[in-house]
Amino acid sequence: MLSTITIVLAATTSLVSAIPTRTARDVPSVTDELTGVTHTVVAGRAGQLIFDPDNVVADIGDVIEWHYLPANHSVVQSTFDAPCLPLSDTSFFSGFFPIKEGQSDEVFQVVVKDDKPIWYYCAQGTHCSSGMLGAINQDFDSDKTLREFKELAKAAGPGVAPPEITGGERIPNPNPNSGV
Ligand SMILES: *[C@@H]1O[C@H](CO)[C@@H](O)[C@H](O)[C@H]1NC(C)=O
Ligand SMILES: [Cu+2]
Repeated sequence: MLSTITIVLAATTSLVSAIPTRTARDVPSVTDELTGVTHTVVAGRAGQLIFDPDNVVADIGDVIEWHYLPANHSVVQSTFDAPCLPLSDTSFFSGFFPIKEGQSDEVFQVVVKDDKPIWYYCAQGTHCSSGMLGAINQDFDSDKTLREFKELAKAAGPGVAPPEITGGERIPNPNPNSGV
């Protein structure tokens, strides 16, 4: 009887270890409460210097996930008033994504931590002053609109890239076959 139980236990143990565990990429490594909602933004749709969509409304705990098309784009968080300059040392920067065709193998994820507007741009060359900017949770009752943000950027110099990737997670594309 005892030996039968031992065998059953051993079989159960090996079965359990064969079940795949959740992979590390399932959630960004933040302690915030996540909603499970992901907003996909594509950088460089149709070879244009745009983010699509460039105006996202998200809840706290949602993930913004940027996908990159050719050629070599990035995202950097800025202030509204200085569109092509990094907000701070710790605000997000995705690094550059130099790719020739298709979409990048990696994406950049940022978790929305509060309900304040988030302004961002691409730091490549003059992409920022050319209109490659976006907003998350702009205040639609305010004068600080995405349109005005893009107007301000026209007068800005080349986009400034922070020294290192920060403020988000650069990870393998979770849905590589889904297209963008
Ligand atoms: C991508 O752009 C960055 C910033 O301009 C540059 O340093 C890097 O060399 C570029 N990569 C390629 C492969 O063009
Ligand atoms: Cu760009």
